[in-house]
Amino acid sequence: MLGLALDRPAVMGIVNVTPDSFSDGGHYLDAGAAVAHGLELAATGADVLDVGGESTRPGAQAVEAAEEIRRVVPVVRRLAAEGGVPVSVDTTKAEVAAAALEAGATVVNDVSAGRGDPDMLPLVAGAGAGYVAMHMLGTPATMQDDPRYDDVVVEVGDFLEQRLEAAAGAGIPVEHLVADPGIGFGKTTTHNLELLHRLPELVERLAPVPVLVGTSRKAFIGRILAGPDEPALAPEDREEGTLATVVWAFDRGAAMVRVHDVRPAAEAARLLTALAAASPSDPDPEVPWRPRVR
Ligand code: PMM
Repeated sequence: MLGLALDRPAVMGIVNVTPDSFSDGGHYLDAGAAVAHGLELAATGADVLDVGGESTRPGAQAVEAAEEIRRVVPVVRRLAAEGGVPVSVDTTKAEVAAAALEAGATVVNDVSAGRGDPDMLPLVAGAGAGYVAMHMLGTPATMQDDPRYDDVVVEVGDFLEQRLEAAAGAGIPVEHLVADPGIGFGKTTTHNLELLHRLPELVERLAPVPVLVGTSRKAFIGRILAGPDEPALAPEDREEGTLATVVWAFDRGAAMVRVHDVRPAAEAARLLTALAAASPSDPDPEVPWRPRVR
């Protein structure tokens, strides 16, 4: 992906400029606070900063493009200038993506995988930007209403293959693409666990396109940690659980994770890199990290 070699596990730090995101909504609605937060994430090891102005939490309502632009563009502009790492914009709207790319973002993170706006894929292709295509069943307003799959891993893989083909067909070079199974987007706890458990299948199927995994503070972690009879742990109490999923995902071939708390994930990535390099059976010690597919 643009500006990122992805030859070692990478960490995308989340900068939400929204009043209503599920775990940090309202914390960084002010541009100055969002920029300070993004700079801190870069300083603690983020390889890319993902700026979003529209909440995608279950049941969230859509935001007008003009409002989304008002939220994200000043933050993107400053982080692109001062952060020292690539900036992505988390949006489904081509108009917002265009404004963010103009302000210095180099990657578009699109949770609709190009289905939200017919102008998105051509825009990204024309701008020469990186593109993250994510799987979601339905829309944020409806996605958690009884999601069903025959085989979630196969169906998410089918969808991502189709959307990556559409992106390539629109002219986005394959080396600019990243695929994301969309943990929590139209999935039950069981679906999320199965996607993580069988991640190597997806990684193998989608190669050479790298896979990004976003588990950070998601509800399934709070539900598992609370147990069956208790209400889910609050988002701020899901960090240790998140770290377990980060290590799991990296070890099973994820090239990148998307997290709120960057430092633990970045440190885990460094330890995993050192552990992989120490393997006496590593066929190529020159390559510090290679996602392993079992
Ligand atoms: N999750 C959220 C938002 N954007 N983008 C990608 N590519 N993958 C994700 O898993 C993802 C995303 C929801 O989390 P947030 O509201 O805390 O950002």
